[in-house]
Amino acid sequence: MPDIKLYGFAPSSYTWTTRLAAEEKGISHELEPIEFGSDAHKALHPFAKIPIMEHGENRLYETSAICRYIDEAFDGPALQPADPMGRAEMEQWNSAVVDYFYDWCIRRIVVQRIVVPSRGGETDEAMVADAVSHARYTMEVANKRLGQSAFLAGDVPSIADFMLLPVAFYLKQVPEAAQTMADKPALEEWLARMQARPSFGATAPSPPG
Ligand SMILES: N[C@@H](CCC(=O)N[C@@H](CS)C(=O)NCC(=O)O)C(=O)O
Repeated sequence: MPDIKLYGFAPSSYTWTTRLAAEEKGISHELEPIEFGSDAHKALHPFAKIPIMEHGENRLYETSAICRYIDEAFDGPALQPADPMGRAEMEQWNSAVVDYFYDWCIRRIVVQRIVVPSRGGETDEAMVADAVSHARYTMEVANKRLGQSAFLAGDVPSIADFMLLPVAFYLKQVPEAAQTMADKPALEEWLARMQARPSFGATAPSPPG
């Protein structure tokens, strides 16, 4: 029996983050799809989002909370820095990914470029065009930080890196990558390091969406 159950879909950025955390921790997980907005979904998540995690009687939503639980409830390599500043910096990045990176990079560009057309819809070109400079700025901020240490909160990967990885990976798949991700060597090297980890190979959705 798998150690935890995750409700969600493999291509979802946030679901992917929790799957990366589980792999990095060395625990097994089962991924269960859910009918979006159904009563069953709302019974698990009052705001009808994914992912949701179950471990025995324990149920959680919100990606960073799930990742922290995975790290603290199971034995395995630490996914959070031990020192107060490192831990706080990890939380700072987790929050920044949710509040800034996801919105500008995923919701306004990647979803418009990949998800909307895959469902037969039309890309909102104005939304994409407006988001490009903001998305580029988020990547500049990450690149600057990654020029100082190998990972976002220090010399070893933490939950913050697993929050950012799907965002940066997906942003690289769209044509706007030329404007948002070019000339950012530290970010590029970090992305290569993250993609070389076994957790990436074990969880990378195909095709991206
Ligand atoms: N703050 C939530 C955000 C979750 C979220 O927005 N998930 C996306 C998938 S990556 C979702 O459920 N989107 C569907 C929708 O917004 O209707 C978290 O950290 O888990």
